[in-house]
Amino acid sequence: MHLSQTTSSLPQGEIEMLVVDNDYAHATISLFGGHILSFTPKHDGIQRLWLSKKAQLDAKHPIRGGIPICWPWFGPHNTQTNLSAHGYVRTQAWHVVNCVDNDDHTTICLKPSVTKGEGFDGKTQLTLIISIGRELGVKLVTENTGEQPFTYTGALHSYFHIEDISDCTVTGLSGQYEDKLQAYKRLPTPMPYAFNSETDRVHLVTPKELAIKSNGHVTHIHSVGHDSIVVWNPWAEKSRTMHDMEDNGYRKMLCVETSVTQGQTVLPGQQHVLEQVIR
Ligand code: TA6
Repeated sequence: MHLSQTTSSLPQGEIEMLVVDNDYAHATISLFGGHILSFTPKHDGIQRLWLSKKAQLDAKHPIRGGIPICWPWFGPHNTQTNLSAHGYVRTQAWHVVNCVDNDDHTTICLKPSVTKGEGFDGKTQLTLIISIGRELGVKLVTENTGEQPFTYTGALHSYFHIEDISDCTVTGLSGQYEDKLQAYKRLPTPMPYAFNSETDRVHLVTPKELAIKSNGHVTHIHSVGHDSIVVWNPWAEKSRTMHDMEDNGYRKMLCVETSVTQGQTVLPGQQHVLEQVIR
């Protein structure tokens, strides 16, 4: 099947963007952070990702929305409190390794300019493989090219677009979660899983399939290589303190993150793949 594909590189603010438009979907990707900003499959025309209207696209600050790549640590660094949350590749320049037009999707392979940084001394190759078709595939491949094992944490910190948080539920989670808002207290997963206040949870389970239901639409999330799922919504009060979030932005977004929060060891010559497929 032939794809009518245009993949172009456009500057927006200080950021170089890739725009992919094929028979199946439209997507934009920021080379700053290797960060997918939008994905709309053409069969239903529904945007799956949320991007803050106040996101800073200045190639300096992390971008609020889309799919930030958290690596080589998730959240605060475990020993060095001076280091930025969620690692350093979300604020790196990434480059395109290749871009291939396949039968039913476009594949784009990106790499960050630097994988070594303060707070992490693993010798690695990091590759992001993005597949844009009826569904969006995101694979983060961490390869150990050194002679020592290393352990990393990270996440595909996806911000999903929803119609209204008050009419939104998540299915597929069960068991216990750690509540980051209550000093990591372990609590049972709510059933049904709905939202009425700030939520910041690390679910210590590894479901392959999750769904977000909002106003009659369902977004499906397939995860591979994770040790947990993080669910986050800052709600009203916290949003007001965030300079890159509109006051009511929290109503339109929900983060469901395919994550490695407990630590993944990668042996020399081996690789670990963290993957999320969105449809
Ligand atoms: O994944 C949830 C979380 O770690 C929250 O604790 C919250 O602060 C969020 O990520 C956003 O982090 P950021 O550094 O992008 O502001």
